[in-house]
Amino acid sequence: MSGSNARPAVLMTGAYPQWDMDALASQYDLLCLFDVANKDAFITENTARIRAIATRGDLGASAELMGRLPNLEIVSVFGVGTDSVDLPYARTRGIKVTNTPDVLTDDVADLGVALLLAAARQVPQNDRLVRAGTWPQGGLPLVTRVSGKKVGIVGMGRIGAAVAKRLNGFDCKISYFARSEKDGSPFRFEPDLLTLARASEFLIVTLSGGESTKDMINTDVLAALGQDGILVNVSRGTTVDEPALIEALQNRTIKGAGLDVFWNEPNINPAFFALDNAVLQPHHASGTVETRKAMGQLVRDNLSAHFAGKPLLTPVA
Ligand code: 8YV
Repeated sequence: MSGSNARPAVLMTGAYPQWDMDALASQYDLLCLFDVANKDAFITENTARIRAIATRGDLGASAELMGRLPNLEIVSVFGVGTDSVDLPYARTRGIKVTNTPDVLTDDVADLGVALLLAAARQVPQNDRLVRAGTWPQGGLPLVTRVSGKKVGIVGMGRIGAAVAKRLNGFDCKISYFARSEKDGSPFRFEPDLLTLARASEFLIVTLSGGESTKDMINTDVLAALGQDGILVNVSRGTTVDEPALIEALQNRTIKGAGLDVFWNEPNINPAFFALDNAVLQPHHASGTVETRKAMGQLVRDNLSAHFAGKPLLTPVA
């Protein structure tokens, strides 16, 4: 179908929840790249008619993919992170990019706190102990308190601020590292990450991904956090030097970790499976029904605004 009344063709790089797929399919010609075996041929066949990409935070859109689509107008990301979208390339082509900020902040912050509590209080380990029937033998391991502790938040954007607000309710003493001090933040700014790590009992990483934050949590930061310290990461796997983290967990030079993100997801380093001092999640911080519905709606609202010639709701600069 062609002409001005044609439904725009939208290339989907990865699946969304079924309700979003149905809603999108009612408005657009959905081209599900993730469903086809020969992706290369599929793109070649459809190249001219694709006007939008609907992607996810973890999948993004490469310059190579966008480069094959001469009529691409917009990339809509189901997620807040745009580190997997080649933004400089999109800019040179005038391709618009949108994401889903705000609607997922609370859930990601909730999981950050959940991972901290789970790692410190050893919730999964004790769950296993109860199920294994070894409770009657006693000798329960004593765990680490969270309330009132010194917490360092690495990255004080929307999600970092939401984590801080929650842990403030636990009477934690909160400091943060960021590019610059946040106006009006009630929390203590620490411009040096190593100093923050040294002064913190728990470090919670909420940075954006991308080159500028790559491996920011490195051997030195982990050493500064120390053997009683716990690291939580709900940002991107890339922000942590993962071999250094695995080594620190194996050698117990930090106490534990709560991790939602990894290098090479979903095929993560199997060394994690053997670490009983790490609580692992499948990059699912925004994975609640409520938030995923709001994210899907925002993706659709951005696409609708674009195709109606209206201002985008959440454009990425
Ligand atoms: C989602 C995310 O994992 O918002 C992000 O940047 O990484 C997540 O909320 C993802 O985009 C959904 O698959």
